[in-house]
Amino acid sequence: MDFENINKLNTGDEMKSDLCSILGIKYPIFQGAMAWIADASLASAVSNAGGLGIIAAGNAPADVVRKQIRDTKKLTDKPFGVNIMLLSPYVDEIVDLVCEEGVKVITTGAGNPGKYLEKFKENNIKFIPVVPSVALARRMEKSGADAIIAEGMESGGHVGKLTTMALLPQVVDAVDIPVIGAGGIADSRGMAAAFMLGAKAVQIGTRFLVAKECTVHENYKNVILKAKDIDTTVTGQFTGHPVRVIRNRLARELEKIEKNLVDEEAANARFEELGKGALQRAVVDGDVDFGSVMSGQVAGMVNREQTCEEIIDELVKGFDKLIPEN
Ligand code: TUI
Repeated sequence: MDFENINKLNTGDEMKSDLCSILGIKYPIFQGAMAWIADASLASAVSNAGGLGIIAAGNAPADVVRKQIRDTKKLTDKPFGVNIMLLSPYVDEIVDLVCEEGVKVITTGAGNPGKYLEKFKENNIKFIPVVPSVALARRMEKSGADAIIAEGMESGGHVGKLTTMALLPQVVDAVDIPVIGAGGIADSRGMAAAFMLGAKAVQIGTRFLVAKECTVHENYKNVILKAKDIDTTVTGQFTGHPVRVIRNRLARELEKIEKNLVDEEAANARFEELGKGALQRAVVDGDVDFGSVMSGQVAGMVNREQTCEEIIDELVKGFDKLIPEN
């Protein structure tokens, strides 16, 4: 497979740079940054297999993330990234940390990273924000982003309002930097579709969640492996931070609160109470009833635990079959 050619095919514009060579990766496949889940083990395995592994800083303080970065450096000599979750109370220290540690690629999510951009540029970091809208994509390009991840609401975790099918081509049309498609992609068909919509790469989360190298609790993996197409739901629209999760007992409880919403303040307080530590409960303790089991809508087609190398190999070979002359 020659991804350089498909990049040219897609754009018809050789000025648009090849993302793989910019980032020094073999395949245009990013591993989604899943908070509490995407650690040194997963990120290094994806990078070693030719994709871009990404450590999720999530809500963790700098010392925890520093260890993950250092462990990843020991496990791979390939490029990897760190995702900064902008709702984290530790954002400022994580930004300092990634600069200190010489991390080459940063992605951000769950907010507008505008005020950190200059620092990333000063430190020669490739900066790739996740955006849920054309307006933010345009703003990020103007501020100097190197590429954009357009993430549709099929994805797991914190979601925007648009689907990948609608968002991705609109972002591609709006900016001149490479766009990575995310949300709802789990196999080579989804990957090929994203490329047809103008993406230069894809980001895949849920499928890597069940990878052998992923250290998430096995109960969590089993929920994803058994999930059907309609098993996810989005909770917390009214809080301004909607989150896609597997509909378990916690999610049903949250849905009930949302459905009977009268007192918004009280509902918010209850959401906070039930949601506190819920992701950790699912990921670390394996409480898949009252923990938050974040997952993309593709869980229904993620049915096998494979190594990251096997996953990437299958994606690449399948893509080659679908688009032979790329
Ligand atoms: O960030 C994600 N997905 C996440 S973060 C996360 S951790 C978490 N845990 C509990 C509650 C909330 C988060 C789990 N999953 N995806 C990237 C993403 N970014 N999706 C949507 C956005 C986004 C939304 C608004 C990006 C920018 C934005 O900007 C708003 C503004 O201020 O302009």
